[in-house]
Amino acid sequence: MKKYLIIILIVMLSITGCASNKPISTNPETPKEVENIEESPDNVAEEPVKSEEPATAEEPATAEEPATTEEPATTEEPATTEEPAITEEPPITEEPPLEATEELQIDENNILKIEGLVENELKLTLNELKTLNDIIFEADFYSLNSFGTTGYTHFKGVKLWDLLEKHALIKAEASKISIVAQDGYSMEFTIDQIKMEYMDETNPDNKYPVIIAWEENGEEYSTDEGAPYKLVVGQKEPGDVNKPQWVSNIDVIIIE
Ligand SMILES: Nc1nc2c(c(=O)[nH]1)N[C@H]1C(S)=C(S)[C@@H](COP(=O)(O)O)O[C@H]1N2
Ligand SMILES: [Mo]
Repeated sequence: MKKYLIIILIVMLSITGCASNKPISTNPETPKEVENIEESPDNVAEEPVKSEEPATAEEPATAEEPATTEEPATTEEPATTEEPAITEEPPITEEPPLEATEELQIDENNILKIEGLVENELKLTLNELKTLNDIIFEADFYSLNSFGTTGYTHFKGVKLWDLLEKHALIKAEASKISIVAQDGYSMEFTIDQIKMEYMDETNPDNKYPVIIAWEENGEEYSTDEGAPYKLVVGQKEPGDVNKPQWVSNIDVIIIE
């Protein structure tokens, strides 16, 4: 009987021993929790990728770039590293509108504006300007820069005074003409300074009107580089530093 009792006791102990092991068997649950943590970022990682799919439907090439850059980063802080990737998406979807505005800007670049004290405020395209045959002028203009650099440049364009007088119908009370470039650079002239004829210290007998040029050394300006118009002014007298007056990428001519 004692043997049976001992056997029963051993059996009982082994059973309770197993029962006491059960709490230990909860250890697998903690790894499970770790797995859940690992899984949830994976799920998070998948979501942005899915959200990118509609945007990348138009441009498959961009879909590969964010995916490859995100994957190595997801080891420790997947959530934070992916958030910037999500913010990168809007630029992709914004690309078409940006292209649209660029096209609008190129059209704007073709327009020469004359505003202020004139009867006819003008918005001329380059093609319209080219039709004004009676006021077109072309010649080699001599330039002297502030550091003594000199040179000749062949320009073709329209005489500015004739454009103001015949086409914009400048008002009698006007006294100041500002040539304003797209980069903010500007030059101011009196009426007389635009009306008068200029010279060239190397060809003192030559006379040059102030012109708005669209062509330089036989090539038209590209609208990719801004408005295709440059103010060109000769020398008032020998030694006159005239190059800084050559305002490029003219945005508007303001008459005051
Ligand atoms: N729009 C614009 N035009 C400009 C300038 C400028 O900064 N912006 N600089 C002027 C000056 S100071 C000089 S000397 C000449 C230089 O012309 P270049 O760049 O063809 O040498 O452009 C003139 N026209
Ligand atoms: Mo200059």
